[in-house]
Amino acid sequence: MALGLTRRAALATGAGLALGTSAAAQPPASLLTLRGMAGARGLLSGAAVEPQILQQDPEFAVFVQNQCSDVTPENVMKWLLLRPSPGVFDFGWADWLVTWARARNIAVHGHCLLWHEANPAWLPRTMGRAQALDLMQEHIARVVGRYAGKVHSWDVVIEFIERADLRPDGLRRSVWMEAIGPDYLDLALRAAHAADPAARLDLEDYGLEYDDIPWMRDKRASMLEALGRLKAGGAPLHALGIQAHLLGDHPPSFGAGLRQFLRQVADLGLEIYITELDVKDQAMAGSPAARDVAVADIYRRFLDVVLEEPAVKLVNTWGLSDRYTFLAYASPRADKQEVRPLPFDRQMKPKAAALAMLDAFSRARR
Ligand code: 9MR
Repeated sequence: MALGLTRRAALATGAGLALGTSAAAQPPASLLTLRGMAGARGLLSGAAVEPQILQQDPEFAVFVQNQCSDVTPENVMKWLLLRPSPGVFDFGWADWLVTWARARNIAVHGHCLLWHEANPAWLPRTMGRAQALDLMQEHIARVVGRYAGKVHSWDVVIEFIERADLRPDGLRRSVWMEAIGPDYLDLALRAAHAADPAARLDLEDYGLEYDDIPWMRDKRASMLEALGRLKAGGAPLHALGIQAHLLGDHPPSFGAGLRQFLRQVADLGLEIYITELDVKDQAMAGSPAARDVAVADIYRRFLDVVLEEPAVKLVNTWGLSDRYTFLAYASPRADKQEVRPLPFDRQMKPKAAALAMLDAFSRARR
C-alpha cells in the first residue's frame, strides 16, 4: 500500500478519516491510525507510556489516544515505584493511568509483576522459599486484584531466560528463581490467574528476534522448553511476549528461523505479543533522514515476518514519538544528535516507520 502525502497528513493529525461517529471520549475510528488499522485486522496496537507525561503534555496525550488501542505502563507498575517500603503500596500513578485509559476505551497491558531489575533496595537479595513465596504471592494478589477486570493482559515474569547463568533449564538466576526454585514461574502465573481469571497472562523476554545471532537461536530453544514445560503442567499461560528492541546497526535477519520459532510457540497453544518494539539508532551512520529510511526498513522486515503468524495479537512500541524514548537516556548517540527509534518524530509527525507499521498491519492475515 503506497501512502501519499494526503494520507501522511491525515496520519499526522492522528485524526485520519472518521469512519463513523464514536462516543465523545473516543477518538474516531480510522484506518489511517495505527489503532484503526490494527483493529481492522484483529490486532491491538499501542505503546509504553508514562502517566506523568500524559498529564504534563496534553498534546502528546491526545496523540496517544488517537493512535493506541492499548497502553502499557513503562515504569509505574514496577516494584521500584509501586513498593516504596515493605508492606506499603503506592498505586497513585498506576491508578491514574488505568483510569485515563479506561475513560478512552484504551486497553491496558500490565507491565510487569516480576523482574530482576527495578526492584526497591529493601527487597532482600536472598530469601528462604517461604518468605519469597509470601512476598511474591501477596504482591501479585494485591496488584492484579486491584486492576481485575481493568487490565487486558499482564507481563507476569519478564527476562526469565538467561543461558549465561548456566542452569540446564536455561532459567535466569533471579532473586525469585533462587529463593523459590524453577516452579516460581508456574506459581506466579497461578497467583495472577487467581486474582483476575479474565486477564491474559504472558511471560516476556528479549533476545529472540534475530536468526543470525547464535545466543538468540539458543535462547529460542530454551524458551520453547520452558514454555512447553509450563503448558504441560497446566499453567495458566496465554501468551509469549517478545520485546523486539531491534538493532539499527545489525543485519535484519528475520527469516525462516524467526518464522519457525513463532509457529512453535503458537503450536503450544500460545498467543504472541510484541511488547516493546523500537529500533536503536545509537550507532547508525547517516543523516537523520537516511536513518529514518533504514529504521523503517527494519520495522517493515520484522513486522512482515511476525504478522504472517496469526497467533500474533498485539504490537506495542516502547514509546510512540521520539519526543519520549528511554533510548535518549539509555543509549544516546556519540554525535549528540537526537535518537529516532520510534514511528513518530518529536513533532508527532509520522516517520517512514509509522507508514511501515501501517502497511504491515494492512497486510496482516487474520
Ligand atoms: O524504559 C524503561 C526505563 O525508563 C527504565 O529506567 C528501565 C528500568 O526500569 O526500564 C525501561 O524499560 C525496560 C522494560 O521495563 C523491560 N524491558 C527493557 C526495557 C528497556 O530497558
